[in-house]
Amino acid sequence: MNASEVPATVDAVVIGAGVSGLYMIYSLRELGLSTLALEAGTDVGGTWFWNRYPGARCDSESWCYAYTFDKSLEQEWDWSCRYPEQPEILAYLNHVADRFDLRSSIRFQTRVESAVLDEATGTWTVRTDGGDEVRARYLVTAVGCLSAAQVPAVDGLDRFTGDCYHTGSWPHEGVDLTGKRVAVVGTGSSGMQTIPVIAEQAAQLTVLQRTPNFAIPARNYVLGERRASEIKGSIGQIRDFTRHSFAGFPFDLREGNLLDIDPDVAREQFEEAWEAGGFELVFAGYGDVLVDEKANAVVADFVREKIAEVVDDPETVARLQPRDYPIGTKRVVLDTNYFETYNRDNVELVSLREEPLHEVTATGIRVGAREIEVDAIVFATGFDGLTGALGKIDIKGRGGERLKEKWAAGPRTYLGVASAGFPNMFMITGPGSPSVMSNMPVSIEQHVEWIRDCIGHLEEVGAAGIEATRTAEDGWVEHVNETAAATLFPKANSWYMGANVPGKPRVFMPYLGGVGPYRQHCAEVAERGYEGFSVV
Ligand code: NA7
Repeated sequence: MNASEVPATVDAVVIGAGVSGLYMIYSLRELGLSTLALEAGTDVGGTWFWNRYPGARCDSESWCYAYTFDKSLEQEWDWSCRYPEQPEILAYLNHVADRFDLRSSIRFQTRVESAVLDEATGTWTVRTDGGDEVRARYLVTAVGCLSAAQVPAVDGLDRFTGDCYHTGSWPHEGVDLTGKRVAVVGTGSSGMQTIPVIAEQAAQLTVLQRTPNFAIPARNYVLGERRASEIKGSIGQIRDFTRHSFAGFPFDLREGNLLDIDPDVAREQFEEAWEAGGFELVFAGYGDVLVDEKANAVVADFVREKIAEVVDDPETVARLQPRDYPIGTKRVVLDTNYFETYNRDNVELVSLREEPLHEVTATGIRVGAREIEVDAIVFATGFDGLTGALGKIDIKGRGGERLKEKWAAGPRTYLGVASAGFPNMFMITGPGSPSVMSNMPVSIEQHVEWIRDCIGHLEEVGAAGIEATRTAEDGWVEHVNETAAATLFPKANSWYMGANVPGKPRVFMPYLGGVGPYRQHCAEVAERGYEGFSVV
């Protein structure tokens, strides 16, 4: 069952029914508030509903990529492996929606077009693409950080007579690429996951790479009964650790600096981390790796060496070795047979730096001086991250100010959760929060719980509303910028910087202060009577 009608008034509207939206619905209901969630998809899941491309999988350990708010839920769900595939995560989210009867608060196939503040009443009027309107005291955006797909404006794309896909909106009925000539554009997380799988199906695969990416082996494994029960036995400790860690993972940075370590010892540690697989090589490395170029180069050299060990053809090795940004400053990918794939006879790597992409023709792609004939093009070209999905909604706050216009030179938030001039509007994993720099569910739970407690407080004291002050917001934006500037992150043309979207301002959007310290800071803000907010 789902919410079949849009009521005229509810206490709270949640936009989106992915990992964030589902927990927000649950939490608002806990407060006894009437809640309506509006979801564009036909079912729950958000990212995991849309990203169904072959090889789609999570780069966080399954047992940490899960809700922790309900202890029996933690115990009853059995993950099959270390890094679960998309269908398994979607099944989990469906299980959560069923178990807590969340669908009854969700209206599916409903896209929010606008949300307008009525200053006189302090309420939000939310309008959908079906023409329905609902008023609510509280508006919570749970729209996802990577949900506005980016397809590059390549000349001639409309002339192409073959099939065209974007990894982030993959057809639900599946796609059979068996025996086809396929081009994949993009070698970020999605590209690196899908390329090895498509290579096994396609007759010929051409990978069009703009920037080579660093990847570390995932070394996925099936969780046997023993390992699964060990994890369940220590889930409480794991949960506490991730919440207070730097990036929401079950491991943390090492003490000390890499450049102070004996190079042989460091090498041994890298080899161990490489063999173990996962993010530990970078995110459980030494603190100086992400702030000092010399330390960073040591790790980057190690990964470049590993690429050279795996790939047979020296020219392909040279194309695959990232050289123009520090490791870790673009999202490091966990791969399964990615580099090995280039040893296959049916796979060709094209560097768009050597052979620029000119246009798509009716039957292929013209790069450099040649045309490559293909039956299908897969765009693994990413998303308008962090602000893209919010920007698609016409959000108007105090004095009719549009959020999009307010953010024209870069997003401005207080704690990544609120923006001055937009009272009673809360963002889950908004820009200025550590969300995308972390294991998402850990950040999502923290945000949802903070918002729940804040709304609970407003209800308890009978306040009409809450709004971030401009002073607090200015201070936070400055702090976010300064924190990023002290690291190597701004050196990469990443989607964290808005660099993948033509015309988007180059501003480092996520907060790099760490999940644990951020949690602590948000808690202190609340303890000090919602410092930096005006509660009226
Ligand atoms: P990403 O990580 O943004 O990767 C997109 C890829 O597409 C990347 O290799 C881009 O190269 C490439 N790209 C983007 N635009 C173009 C154009 N116009 N021409 C050629 N190549 C292009 O998106 P993903 O979906 O892989 O992953 C998104 C996040 O999901 C990821 O960070 C994880 O958090 C999970 P570029 O590097 O920009 O030169």
